[in-house]
Amino acid sequence: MKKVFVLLLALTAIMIPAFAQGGKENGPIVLTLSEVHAEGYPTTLADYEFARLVEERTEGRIKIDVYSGGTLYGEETGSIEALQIGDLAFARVSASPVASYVPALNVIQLPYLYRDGEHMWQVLNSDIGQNMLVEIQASGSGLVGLCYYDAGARSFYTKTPVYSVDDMAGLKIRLQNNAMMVEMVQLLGGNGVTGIGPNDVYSAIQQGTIDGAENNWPTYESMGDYQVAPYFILDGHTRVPEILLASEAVLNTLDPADVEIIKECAKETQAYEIEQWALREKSSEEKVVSEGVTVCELTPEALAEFQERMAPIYEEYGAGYEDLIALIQNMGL
Ligand code: BDP
Repeated sequence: MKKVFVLLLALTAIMIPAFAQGGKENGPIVLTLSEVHAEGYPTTLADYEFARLVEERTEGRIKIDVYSGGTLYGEETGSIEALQIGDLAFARVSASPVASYVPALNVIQLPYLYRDGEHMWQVLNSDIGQNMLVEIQASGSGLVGLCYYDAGARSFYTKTPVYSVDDMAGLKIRLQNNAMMVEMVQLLGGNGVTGIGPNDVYSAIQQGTIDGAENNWPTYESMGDYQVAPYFILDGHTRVPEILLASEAVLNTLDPADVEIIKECAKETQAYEIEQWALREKSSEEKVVSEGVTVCELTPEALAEFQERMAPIYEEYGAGYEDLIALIQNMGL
């Protein structure tokens, strides 16, 4: 009997400090973040950095579990809808599918809008970009835009060489779930295909469901798509920023002071991701080129034709935003 008592006493002594350390008797609040990219990809690294900062600054009250590789949601549309109903706390997604829920976002990803990455960051860091982030929540989408990440420029990649708009004729090109992007490909004479998650593009090309897709160097490399669509067409049609999204419903369940910490931590990871991005963009390009990818460079005339074909998109998706688009185009000139 005495022995049992001593044992109980010892156990209590071990357990009390364990509770005290966690702060709360119930342990930390565990929130989930969904990411389509693999471990080591720049956005995935930024997700972990975000999780690390939040845990540190909330003194362990909030813990974020990152699920990479699309294991939770293979298509970003699925994760966006889960955020809206509060089934998921965070998702790192591309701005492209978010535009289906917040149409204003199409303005910052119009084809051939930016001169280069620096131009895009000027816009995103200005009131224009920051107001767009605010608009995500203000539009009543149920989503909260926390920060932007870099995703470079997107170009087409195909099974056959493309040096002109004519070469795009009839090609079935996989796109993100965004109607504007589908129209972009139709205007070039191809057929836009949606509903295929980025991790499934490789097999869709291999099986012949599609003839190609479009993305940046790191995704092209990381998903292995270069092995089945070895022509990379340097047209750089869009610069679509990544967005770290939160669920408004989930944030509403947290202490407002912790929500502020979450927002602050997200903003801080932007610079980190941009650094990681620059490194990976270069190494991915080098890797695929060394493995035999053909880079199809367009002549200025050929590129001009790709750009000219986009006029109807500017009319349709730019309607009501003419001044904003002009401001974006002139920024930094
Ligand atoms: C990549 C983005 C990722 C998108 C993917 C796609 O980082 O968020 O899901 O493109 O094309 O560049 O679906």
